[in-house]
Amino acid sequence: SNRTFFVGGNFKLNGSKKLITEIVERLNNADLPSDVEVVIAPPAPYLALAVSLNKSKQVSVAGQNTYVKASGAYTGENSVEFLKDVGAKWVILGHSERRSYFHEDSELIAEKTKFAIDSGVKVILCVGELLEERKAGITLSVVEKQLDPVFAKVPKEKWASDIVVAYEPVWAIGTGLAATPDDAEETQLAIRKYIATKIGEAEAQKVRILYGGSANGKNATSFKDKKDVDGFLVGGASLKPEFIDIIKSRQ
Ligand code: G2H
Repeated sequence: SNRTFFVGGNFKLNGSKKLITEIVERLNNADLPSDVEVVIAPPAPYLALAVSLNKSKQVSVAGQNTYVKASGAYTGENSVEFLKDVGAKWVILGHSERRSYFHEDSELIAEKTKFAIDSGVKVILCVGELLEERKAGITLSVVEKQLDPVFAKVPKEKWASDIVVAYEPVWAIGTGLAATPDDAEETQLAIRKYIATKIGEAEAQKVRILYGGSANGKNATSFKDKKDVDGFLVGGASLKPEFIDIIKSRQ
């Protein structure tokens, strides 16, 4: 496809000055393919450190969450303006851990997505079904319902440039049991078709759709020929040297 291969690293609630420095220096020293886009998402207190250490032009930095206000009396929240101020370009929104542990619903996630994009920060938008939903055969309708409020708020012409969709089946997250490449492709093709019904086929063809859930240095290459898997959102393995193998998995 013409879509640039995209690898995101979601560090979640893991980090230290030492670990962030190690990870960014490993990226600096790796011979990264020029045709890959890498986005690392350290915890908020380490965003500025990651930006300042980064030397690779194909690497940028993301927050793991932002709020629907730029500033004010919202104790504990993160602002897209802070991301911009420290040089981060992206934010992860709608991760299943935010949806389940912090009770974020698709409406709020859509509001956050709109606010970030309107402020000039791009969004890695996570969607995905629970195990019982997959077993019940309702995967696609679950994902469609997660995306619908975003279609209602973000104009068609912004999707390809400002949103990367991460399909993360919840049963595959942190379990070591990644979806098979065939299962990921089947769902991601269906997601792209649904996106096309909302923003048109030509725009939908430009939207990157990532796979997330126990992606690692060993299984990444097995997704290589799946044409609707445009990259990965990586959790655990993004903290380790194998993150480089994932970034190089399309070579
Ligand atoms: C899914 C993924 C990154 P992991 O949450 O967002 O994490 O690769 O550890 O399953």
